[in-house]
Amino acid sequence: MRGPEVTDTARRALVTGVTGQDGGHLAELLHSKGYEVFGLIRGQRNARREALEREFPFVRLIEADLTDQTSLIHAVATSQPHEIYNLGAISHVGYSFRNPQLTADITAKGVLNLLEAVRVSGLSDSTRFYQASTSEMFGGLDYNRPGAGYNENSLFHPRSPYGVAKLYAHWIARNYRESYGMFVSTGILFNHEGERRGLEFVTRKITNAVAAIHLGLQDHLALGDLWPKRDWGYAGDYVRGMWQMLQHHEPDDFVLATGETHSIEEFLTLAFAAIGETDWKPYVRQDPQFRRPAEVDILLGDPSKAERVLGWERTVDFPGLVSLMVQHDIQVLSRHA
Ligand code: NAP
Ligand code: G4F
Repeated sequence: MRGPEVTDTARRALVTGVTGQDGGHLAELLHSKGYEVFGLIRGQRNARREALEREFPFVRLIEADLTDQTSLIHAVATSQPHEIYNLGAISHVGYSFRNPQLTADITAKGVLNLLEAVRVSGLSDSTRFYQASTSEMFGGLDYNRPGAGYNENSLFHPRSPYGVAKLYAHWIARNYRESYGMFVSTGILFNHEGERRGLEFVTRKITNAVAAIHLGLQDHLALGDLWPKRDWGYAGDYVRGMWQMLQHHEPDDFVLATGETHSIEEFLTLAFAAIGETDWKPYVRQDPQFRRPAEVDILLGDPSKAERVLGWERTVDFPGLVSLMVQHDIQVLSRHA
């Protein structure tokens, strides 16, 4: 299991989940800052490997899996990272209901495996660790929602196997900070989207379908419940926040959010308006297969701590986000139409 050799000249970062949405944005950001970027890639023939190598040729790939402790020890030993960003997870809430044990193994226990890999490698004093926590841990229940939005001190009440697994991950990360003095920061991130978002998530599913309808490639779109509300931001802004957390002088927990919440219906209105359609209803069918056994009704975050302490700010608002995603998908689908 030989991996790439490290050099001594640059800061080194190891990114798990580098093939995902945030992994792509983060790899780009770290590279622009002069980091040597190592990325974890799993599977014997990962379908995303080729695209990753084409788009981010500077990422040095290491084969490993969050469920395989030996491979993680190898990844840490090979990259000798100053910073680890643990983004790898089963991240789709609906999928986690259908695969709860796999979700626990990867999204929950995978974090423990990685923290232990750092500890047994003797790097716990020198490596800074970012854990990708989530607003799904709050659960969106009314009694648990302060008017100004969830912050770092709000109560947790996860509503899915994914949310429960992430809560374990969040607490084990904090526990390693408290028990071993490791520099472990958690980012409690609200939904963030963009042109790299997976097609299985509602925003990209909508913008991709809207682009296809605009180009005459598709005539309708099937969705689950349309009333849930989310605090949707742009992924590029959020990975900058992750990096800022690891540059801070001490480890801590930070919410990243926009402080606004919008329903899926509002997202549909803006997405269809971007192609000149004033009414989305004729194009949307509701399909119970996309409903979840328990729903998170509304998420609204309060990012004031990150803004005050880290100087974090967002650059893309809700209409700007919808517009950039629709325009991107029209461009991509036009090439193949
Ligand atoms: P994503 O696009 O779904 O990417 C998930 C990544 O995890 C993929 O690269 C995937 O690799 C990797 N992965 C899955 N199973 C793995 C395993 N067994 N070992 C190693 N890697 C594995 O997710 P994202 O939107 O970029 O989110 C990044 C992280 O932030 C996730 O932990 C997510 O739960 C969390 N988060 C996301 C949001 C959001 O709104 N995007 C909000 C809060 C928190 P493969 O390509 O091999 O499948
Ligand atoms: O886009 P979603 O699948 O995102 P969800 O469940 O909010 O989770 C995302 O954000 C979390 C942060 O809060 C992350 F931790 C997590 O990893 C992920 O990135 O669904 C958004 C809403 C839900 O209420 C869902 O029930 O859209 C609703 N929805 C309605 N129809 C649908 C669909 N969701 C999906 N994926 N597909 C549908 O057809």
